[in-house]
Amino acid sequence: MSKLILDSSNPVDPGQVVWRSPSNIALIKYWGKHGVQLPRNPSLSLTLASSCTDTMLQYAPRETPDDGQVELDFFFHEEENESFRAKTLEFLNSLAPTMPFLRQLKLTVRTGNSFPHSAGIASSASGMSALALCLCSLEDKLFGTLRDADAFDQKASVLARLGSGSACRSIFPYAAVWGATQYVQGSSDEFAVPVGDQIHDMFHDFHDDILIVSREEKSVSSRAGHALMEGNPYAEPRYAQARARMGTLLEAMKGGDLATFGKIVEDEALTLHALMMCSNPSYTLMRPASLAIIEKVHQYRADTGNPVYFTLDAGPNVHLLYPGEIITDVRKFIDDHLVQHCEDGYVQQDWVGEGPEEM
Ligand code: 2P0
Repeated sequence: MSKLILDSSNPVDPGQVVWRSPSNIALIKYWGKHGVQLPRNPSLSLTLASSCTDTMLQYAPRETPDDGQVELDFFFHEEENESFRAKTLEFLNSLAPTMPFLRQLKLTVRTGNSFPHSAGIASSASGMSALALCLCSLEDKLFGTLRDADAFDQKASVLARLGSGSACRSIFPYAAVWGATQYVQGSSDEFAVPVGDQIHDMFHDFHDDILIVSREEKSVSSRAGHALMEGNPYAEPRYAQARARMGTLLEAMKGGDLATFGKIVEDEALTLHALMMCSNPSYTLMRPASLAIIEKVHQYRADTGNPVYFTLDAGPNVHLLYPGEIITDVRKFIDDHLVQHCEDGYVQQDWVGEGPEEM
């Protein structure tokens, strides 16, 4: 493998690469990590479509002497953003030992989300995956090392993981598994693999309407939440549960068994939040409105038999998962009974998508 160092006697022509990458919603949750962003258990997610980040990476020969840091300008929605710049710089600096060309260039990142900035939707998965894809496109443009599509995706997933664990799953269409598991051939703790072709077609036309209960920043970050798993008395049984569930959930998704799917998915969401509640120190991210929505979903299912299930991310917002064929009924249920629990009545409508696109 080449050393990924540019020939200093032959300056690169300035250029740019652009990617749009989506968020994803975990069905089996990643919660607990070790080493360099390695998961304690395998996770499985659906790739979303409308919650995306667009990222442009511009490059030109470096203007300042190499001071051991990547030379970076950063714009979020066209405005300079020092806190995002610092986070991105730390990430790029961490990659520079294996991608030394990053320090030979002047890089400018211009990025923005398709969803409202303050919607309370986590953007680390879409943001870090979009940046990772741009870095792979740049490497390939400069060195031709990632011509093979599978190699490209795998490296993009590794880089995304190093930026934010869950981001590594956003690289693939429909659904992805991150973490070594006996149930998915080729699975790894280092990168996610696609499983969209191993699940029933109904999951290719599946919706995730995100009920925004609160737009406030979380009181405990995911980074801190992962760290608290290290002292959690239920950590080991939890990891064993997730490992075993991977087999059951994949089987249910292959067969289109929505009842089993829903049971596991809802239990995963509540388990995630139960783990937070029994961390030391304990904390809660669900709000009263999150619980009110969950109870109404139970009641709606009992009344109608419609396969509508909830899941939660590491926050108070409730994701409603359901197949496309019942969209009219579900949207009416949301309008009539759930919107009242959402901050400013905001619902981010999303659905399962085909993964990132180069633009
Ligand atoms: C997941 N979450 O599987 C789990 C479930 C939230 C709930 O991964 O520290 O932002 O960047 O690796 O990926 C959120 O944590 O954490 C997360 P880092 P990340 O999607």
